[in-house]
Amino acid sequence: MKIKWLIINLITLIIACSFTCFSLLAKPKSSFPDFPIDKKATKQTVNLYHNLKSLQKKGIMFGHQDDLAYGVGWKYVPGKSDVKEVTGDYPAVYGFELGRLELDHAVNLDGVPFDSMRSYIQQIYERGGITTLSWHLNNPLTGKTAWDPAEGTVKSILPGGEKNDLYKTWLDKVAVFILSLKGNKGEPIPIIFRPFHELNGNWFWWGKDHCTPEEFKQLWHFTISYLMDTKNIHQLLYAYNTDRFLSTEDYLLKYPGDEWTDVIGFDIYQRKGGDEGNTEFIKDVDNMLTMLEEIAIQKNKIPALTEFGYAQVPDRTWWTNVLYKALGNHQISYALAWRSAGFKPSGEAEYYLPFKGQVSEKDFIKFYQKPNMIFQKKVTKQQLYK
Ligand code: BMA
Repeated sequence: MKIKWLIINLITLIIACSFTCFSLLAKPKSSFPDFPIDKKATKQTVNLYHNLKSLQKKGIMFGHQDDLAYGVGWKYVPGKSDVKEVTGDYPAVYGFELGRLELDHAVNLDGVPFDSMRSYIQQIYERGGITTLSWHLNNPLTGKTAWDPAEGTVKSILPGGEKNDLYKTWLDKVAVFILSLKGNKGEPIPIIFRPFHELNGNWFWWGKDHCTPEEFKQLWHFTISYLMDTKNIHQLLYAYNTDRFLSTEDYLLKYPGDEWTDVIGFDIYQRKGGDEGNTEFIKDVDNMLTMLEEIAIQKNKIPALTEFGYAQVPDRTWWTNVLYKALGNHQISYALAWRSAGFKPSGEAEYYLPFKGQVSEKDFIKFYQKPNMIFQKKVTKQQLYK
């Protein structure tokens, strides 16, 4: 009797374990609809969303922050781009930055005039490229920069907080700018908006230890619904993006929910040089992309490497030997290199892409020629907005 009972229990246990293992291995696909989170998204935005999803299977779009505004040794030369100087082609994705728009400044925190930015975004759209906007907004509680992590800032701008009204006026200004982004026929230009980036780092006031997961989610929900519902903006895809992360749980700690983001990404920089640094970077990017893709499949989101870079790219073959290997066979939408600010008054240079004569120039051309790397010429043919 006892043995029979034991056998029954054992069989039940085996069945239960197999079921659990199977469901874990099966990684159920999300039931989240194939549609932007904004149910009123404009036709072009919906088309972009679908095209991003299908293009992801064919290759990775290459992006660059502030590409048309300046590069190493030049500023505001119409049509110029370091990427174009080196490869003969523009990037497919362009990042621009909204910081200081909230203060009514005419130029952003890196000196780019908002009027020029608008015209770059129009040019990019007309030739079939994509714009993504970040926002290093000032600290609304202290009036200092985004890098002032004063305690209680996030809480202060949530509904009921002392700075909520001020924050709404900042969002109003962002809304005016976004609504002014129109194509030749007056149609709203779709944009990937990625506010509150690197949220798991400690350097911004919305970062890791400066708000609870609940507060961060509330901030996200409030911001997105204010833009979408109060300001009637329907040309945005939203991107949630962390810095480096350790696990799926770590990545999702402050994730605002499937109904609140279209794109998911992370930012990563190579800080250590030499073979050891290269190997580490390849391994880290590969691991994180594997986790990101898994989350993207489970949640039906668009995965992207929202920022990357190796300061001054001192390694001649970094593009094909390190970055290309790190990207491997991953199916992500785009990878965006950070800005090539050039030489600062201090004499220090900040750049993440080669320019004419830079040591990694030739290797970047090889990287550009890889069949699965997508720059402007290829992306134009995709007609992402149709
Ligand atoms: C940082 C640096 C800064 C810049 C900021 C916002 O990573 O590039 O020089 O002001 O981004 O673009």
